Amino acid sequence: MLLDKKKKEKIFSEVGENGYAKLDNYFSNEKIEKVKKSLVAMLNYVYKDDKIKDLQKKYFQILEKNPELKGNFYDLCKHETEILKLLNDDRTVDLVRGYFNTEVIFSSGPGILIYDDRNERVLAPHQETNQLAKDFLFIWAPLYDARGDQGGITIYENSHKHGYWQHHTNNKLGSTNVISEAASRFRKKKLEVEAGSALLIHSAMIHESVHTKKKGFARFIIIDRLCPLKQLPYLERKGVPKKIPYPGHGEGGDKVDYNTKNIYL
Ligand SMILES: O=C(O)CCC(=O)C(=O)O
Ligand SMILES: [Fe+2]
Repeated sequence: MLLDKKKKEKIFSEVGENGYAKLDNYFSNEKIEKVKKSLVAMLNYVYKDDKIKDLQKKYFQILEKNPELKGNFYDLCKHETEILKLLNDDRTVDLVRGYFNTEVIFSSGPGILIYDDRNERVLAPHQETNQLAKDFLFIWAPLYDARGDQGGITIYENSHKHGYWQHHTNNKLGSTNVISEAASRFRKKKLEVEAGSALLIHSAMIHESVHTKKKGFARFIIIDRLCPLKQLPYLERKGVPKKIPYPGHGEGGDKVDYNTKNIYL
């Protein structure tokens, strides 16, 4: 069942005001368990050992036995239907429709994030870019409690009210991060979310990863960027890339400015 009008209005005003809304007890334990089961089955395909059925144990086994295929596993997660069912939940699509007042919503970047205690993939502060539309909401939903030493996600308070900043790739992962003048203007806040709850965050919100401090633990997050049929260069002009290039670098160089109409190359 879709959320009622009052609940939706509260979520819309939170997203507008704070840049995010927390959806408490959003996915049942049963649904979360189904996702974990699929992940275990996929990892068991990478390295067969039927004795291990726990996702945490299975994941660390793969790290030991066949880490080279971990990237391919990540890649296939965006096609796994139990994950997609949660990410494209009717209630969420309805929320994004309502927020942008648009009928059509695209699943622009579904997938999984895994942050284990080696903390090799933690992302520097960035805004959510390089998707089908300029402004959108992304859903961030942990499969295990993301709080305390199991992490969470850090946002930069109120940063969603100031448009899009130039991004660089000058960090060791080569991921995109906002220029330092941007992040330093705002106060950081760590958001903690329990398994089964989710965050809906505005794409312009500057955010970064939290380290996993707990030894022998990996934080699993499912994520999707839900884009409205609005400011979609690909359906407005021929010969432009499907996803809007990163602001300030990359394919479009400095010409790509998300804050003007000049996002078309
Ligand atoms: O969960 C996180 O640490 C943030 C992930 C993120 O920002 C992203 O994948 O774009
Ligand atoms: Fe992000």
